[in-house]
Amino acid sequence: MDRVATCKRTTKETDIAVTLNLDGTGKNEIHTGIGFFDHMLDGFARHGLFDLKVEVKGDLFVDCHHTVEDTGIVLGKAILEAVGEKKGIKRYGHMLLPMDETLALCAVDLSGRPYLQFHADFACDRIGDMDTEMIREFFYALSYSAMMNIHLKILDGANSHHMAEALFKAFGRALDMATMDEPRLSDAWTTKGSL
Ligand SMILES: [Mn+2]
Repeated sequence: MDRVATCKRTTKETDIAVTLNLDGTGKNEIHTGIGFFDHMLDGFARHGLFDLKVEVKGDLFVDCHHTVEDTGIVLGKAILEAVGEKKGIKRYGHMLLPMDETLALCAVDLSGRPYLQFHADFACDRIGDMDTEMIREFFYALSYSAMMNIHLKILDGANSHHMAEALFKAFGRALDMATMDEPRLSDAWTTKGSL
């Protein structure tokens, strides 16, 4: 079965279309209007081996807030839809990702229960046209709309670009692991019967 989802969302603040294929190769077309955010989503897609299309028209004349947060909402929805009933998949995923001086940890659970734990102290308030405080907001929005548990932590780091990029790549790797087939299972991996 195809694990592909297309999700759209239009408000007065943003107009967003996301197509996600969990069984891709990392190829992506991403246009959010924020260069650094595009770079982050590219890292997520490439390292998760997800095919990803993201088209966003956001109110960047205000600031980057709505654009980044709402993209998290729509990408999360696409993840939730693409994983479907979560039968025969690993469910949990994790990654310890080094990037020069930075070491980022990500652990995820496709639990059906939204939760975000996020620890990263960025040295800069902005990277390019993206406010660093929006990185947490992105993952918070995504954790809710994907109904998944996400732990992200910078264990070591100094450069804000490295820290942000390591978080997005680690998330891609961890989500790839969580969505991988587990051929020994035909149902969802839980004692509850469903996730
Ligand atoms: Mn980079």
